[in-house]
Amino acid sequence: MSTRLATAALVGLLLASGVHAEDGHALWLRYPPVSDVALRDEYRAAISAVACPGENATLGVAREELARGLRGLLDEEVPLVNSISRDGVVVVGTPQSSPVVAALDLETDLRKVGDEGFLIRSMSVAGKRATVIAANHDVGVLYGVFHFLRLLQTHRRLEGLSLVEAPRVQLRVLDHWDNLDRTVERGYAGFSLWDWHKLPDYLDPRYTDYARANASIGLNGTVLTNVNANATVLRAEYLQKAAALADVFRPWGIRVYLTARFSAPMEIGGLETADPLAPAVARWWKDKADEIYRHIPDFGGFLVKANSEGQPGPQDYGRSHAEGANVLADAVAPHGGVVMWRAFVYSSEEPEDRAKQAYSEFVPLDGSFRPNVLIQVKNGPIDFQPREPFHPLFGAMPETPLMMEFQITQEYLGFATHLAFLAPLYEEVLRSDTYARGEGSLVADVIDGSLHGYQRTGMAGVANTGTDRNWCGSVMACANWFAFGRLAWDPMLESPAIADEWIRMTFSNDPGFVAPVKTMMLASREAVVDYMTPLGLHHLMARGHHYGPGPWVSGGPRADWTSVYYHRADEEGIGFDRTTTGSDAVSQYFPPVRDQYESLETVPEELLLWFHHVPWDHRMASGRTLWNELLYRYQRGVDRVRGMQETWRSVEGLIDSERYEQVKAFLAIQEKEARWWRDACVLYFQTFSRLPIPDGYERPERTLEEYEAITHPYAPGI
Ligand code: BDP
Repeated sequence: MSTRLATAALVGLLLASGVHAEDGHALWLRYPPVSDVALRDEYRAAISAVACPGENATLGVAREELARGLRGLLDEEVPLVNSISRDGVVVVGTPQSSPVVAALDLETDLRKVGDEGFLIRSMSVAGKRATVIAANHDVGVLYGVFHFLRLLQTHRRLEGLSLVEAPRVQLRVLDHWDNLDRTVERGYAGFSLWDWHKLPDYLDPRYTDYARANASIGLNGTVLTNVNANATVLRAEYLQKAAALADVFRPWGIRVYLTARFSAPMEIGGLETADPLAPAVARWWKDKADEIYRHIPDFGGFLVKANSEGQPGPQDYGRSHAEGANVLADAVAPHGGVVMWRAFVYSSEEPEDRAKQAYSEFVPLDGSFRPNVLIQVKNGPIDFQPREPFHPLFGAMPETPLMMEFQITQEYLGFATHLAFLAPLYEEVLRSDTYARGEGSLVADVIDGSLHGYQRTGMAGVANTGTDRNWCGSVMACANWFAFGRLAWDPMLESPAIADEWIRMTFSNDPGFVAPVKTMMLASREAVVDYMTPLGLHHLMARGHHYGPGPWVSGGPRADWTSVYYHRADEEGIGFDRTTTGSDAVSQYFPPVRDQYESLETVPEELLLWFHHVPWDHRMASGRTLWNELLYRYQRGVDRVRGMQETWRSVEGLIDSERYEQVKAFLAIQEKEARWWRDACVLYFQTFSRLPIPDGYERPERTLEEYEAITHPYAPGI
């Protein structure tokens, strides 16, 4: 065979097998031809045409998406039709946009789907077999189209479809910690997607790709700017830029929000105070809100970090968080906007256990916020650690809507190079039982509003996106963006199901690939917990950039920014005593959770050192002493990463080599850094326990002094 023929044959083979060059940019929206030919033929028979009339932007993108998806998956053009004169038409629309949908008897089901939901049903239309994707509003149609395509992407059968879907949470938003200079706080995927300098005149096509990806998983909002806010974004010229982004996002059902710097009335408004009770300040926020809505008629509202980590806030004037939030809420209320006010606060003077401060601050304010305020609460009481108990505020503010804040970017879970699939973390929190109203009062029930009858509900994820070609700094990290979106839509989805969808849509439906990779992903977060912070340890990372271990971190401006404050290791033992005889953080939980955490007998081992200071020779369930258990877990974490490497090697050749090689290389980094974490922590804690590393464990490669001397002046994300 000539070289040219051989190359042509190879290319043909590659195309036929669906294996082609990939850089991850297409995310989970690749739409390759369905590889199972029999199934593809079945799909072709079931889908002969699309009937999706209607002339507005959202219906336009829904129609285009459906055509694009079907063209790819079915590997043929599917015609658009106006009438149902054959079998296999996909009928798409609302009763307003589609006369066919209007003529069908769908009222009962459409009543269930609300403003953003949809139904998908196999049914007979005008005597022909059809699939109907119907909704009350255009955005529901768009979500229905993405759902339908997902069924095909994951190779589901199409007969007898009868789905009724509606999001259980209203505000499903990404929080971008993006600065106006395009750096991203805790971002590990390059620079900010928002090119403020070229906006509003140049609209990077990526803005559309971004909105499309978000819409595909049901997200409907984006906070463009960092919680450590810059008042400049509220200036007129920046509002024009934000408005240009909002225009791009609107067809995809995505609203824009901005962070509001509390001192903005002084910084850009020329006032002498930002006191929320000063009439001039209230006036300023009202005028500013009116101005914003002139630029962005469907502006979502403000996200605010106040009196936290040096940010200005109402307490600077002796006012409460409620008085601060309400002045902003009043400004946006006439336009239908909301204020997402963060509960991530801890005082600079307070000697109180930091884990307790948000609860102490906010519970007394329950009921004093305006109806358009949501309090945004991090999943745990400290700060996005690999494992934390759920935040005690969940369930404790029945009169005030609380929204969830998860972190998608892996600030504390190895940045972009560590594989840590976070759906199990999110799921663990959402399914935790607060017992606020007796057994079965799940965090998910607080978040979706059902427990306390909240009128407003929300879930925010701190984004991991950036200018990297693959969006998230790593192909695998995009699974966390996907998982967040799916859980914001339905907080009771299960991690295995989410992983299954993502793997099939992102890589392959080959069972030989899906099964092992799913197992690997589902165990990955627990591996990170093991090699970083086992048994309830937390906040052991290096100072400032948070990259790598730093259990020795002490001193500096404040105790609760050190590691020693949290692990409290001494010659007797290790752990933070948060029992009733310690900091009493346990009492912020409802019984019986409080009692479970209080007792050394009943506290889950995963949270042991979060709540207790435990002697080194304490007997664990395994029969090991605490010291030996700690070593066992650190070693297990490293071994688990090695297991992940083995799994990944076993799937070589089943996907494109580009993405395969990236994941392989990143797993090697993860293995190296898992050893680094293990060795640094074990050697450091050994200076307190003075106990030997038993036989059978790997010896640390370097000395403690060497680990302590490691610096990373240019670690990303700060
Ligand atoms: C911490 C981050 C810091 C954020 C802060 C926050 O290290 O960069 O500003 O959370 O959520 O985890 O406000």
